[in-house]
Amino acid sequence: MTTLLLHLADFNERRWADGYAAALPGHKVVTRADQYDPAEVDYIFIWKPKADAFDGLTNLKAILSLGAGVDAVLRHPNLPANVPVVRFMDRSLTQQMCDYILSGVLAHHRLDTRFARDKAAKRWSQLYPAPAWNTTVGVMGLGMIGSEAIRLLGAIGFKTRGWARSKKEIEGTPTFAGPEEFDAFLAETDILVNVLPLTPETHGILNYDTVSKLRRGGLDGYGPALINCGRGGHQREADLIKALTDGTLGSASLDVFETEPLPQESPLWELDNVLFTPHIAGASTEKTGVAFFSHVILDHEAGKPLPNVVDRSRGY
Ligand code: NDP
Ligand code: OXD
Repeated sequence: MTTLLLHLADFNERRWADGYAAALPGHKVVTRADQYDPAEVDYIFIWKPKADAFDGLTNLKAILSLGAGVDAVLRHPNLPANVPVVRFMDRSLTQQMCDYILSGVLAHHRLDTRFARDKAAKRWSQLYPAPAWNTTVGVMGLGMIGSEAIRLLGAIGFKTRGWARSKKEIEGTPTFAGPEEFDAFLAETDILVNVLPLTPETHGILNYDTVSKLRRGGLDGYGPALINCGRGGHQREADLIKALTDGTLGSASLDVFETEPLPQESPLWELDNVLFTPHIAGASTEKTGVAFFSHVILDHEAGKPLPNVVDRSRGY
C-alpha cells in the first residue's frame, strides 16, 4: 500500500491528512503524530521541514513541497539525494500572486503612500498621477508568476520589462538576461517587482546598489518603488530602510522579510512609505494543495512523469 507522510511545521496536519485520505482512497495517510514505519513511506508532503523530517525515510519516491519556493527544502542538511522534489504551483496561486503584484503596482503608481502621508498631516494637496503608460514596471523572474504578471500589467496599460536567467521572448516587453544585463534592466524601471526564487545567486539581490540603479524621476517624482513577494532572503533590510529614508526609494510593498515574523524592533514597522503584508501574497489551501498533489501521486503511480520537478543544481 502506498504511504503518504505529512510534515507541516505550523499547519494542522490532521486536517490536511483527512483531505488526502478522502482524495486518495486505498492509500495510507499518516502524520508525525501517528504510528508508522518510516521505511514504508513513499511520499512526504512538507512545509518548512524540521531537522528530523527525512529520518528513516529510506524508500521515498518523491518529496512534495507545499511551498512553490523550495529554498527551505533544498537547504535541509539531510535532504535525501536523488529523490525528486516536486513543488506546488497552480492557477489560483499564480493568480493570487498576480493580484498582489497588481495591487502594489497600482498603489505605487497612484502614489498611495504620498496621499496617506497627506491624510495623516490633514493636508489637502492635489496632484494628479499620470496614466499607467507613463510607468515602467520591471519584473525580476519570468517564470510562472512573473510572466503572467507581465501579461496582466500590460493589459491595464503599464509598460513592462523583464529579467531572468535565460533570454525570453515576450511580445511588447523588452527582456534582459543574466548579471551582465541587470543594470540595463534596472535603468528604465520605475517599479521593481521581485518574484525570483531564493538561490545562492539571488540572495541579497535587493540591496542599496540595486535600488540606486532604478530610474529616477518617475512616479511623478515619488519613485522609484519596490515590490518584493519573492523571499525575505532577497532583501537586505538595512539597505532598504536606508533607501526608503534617504529618498533613493520612494516607497515599497514588502510581503516577505529576512526574519519572519518581522521582529518588533524592526524600523520597517514605522516607515509610512512601506505597504506591509505578513507573507500572505499567495498560498495554497487544503483544497488546492490536496487536489494538486493527490493527482501527482495517482499519476505517478500510473507511470506518468512527475510535474514541476525542481532542478537542484539551479536551486529552483
Ligand atoms: P519559476 O521557477 O517558475 O520562475 C523563476 C524565474 O526566476 C525564472 O524566470 C528564472 O529564470 C528566474 N531566475 C532564477 N534564478 C535567476 C537568477 N540567478 N537570475 C535571474 N533570473 C533568475 O518560479 P515561480 O514564478 O513559480 O515562483 C517564484 C518565487 O515566488 C518562488 O520561488 C517563491 O520564492 C516566490 N513565491 C512567494 C509567495 C508568497 O506568498 N510571497 C508565494 C509563491 C511563490 P529562467 O526562466 O531563465 O530559468
Ligand atoms: C510559497 C509561499 O513559496 O507561500 O508557496 O511563499
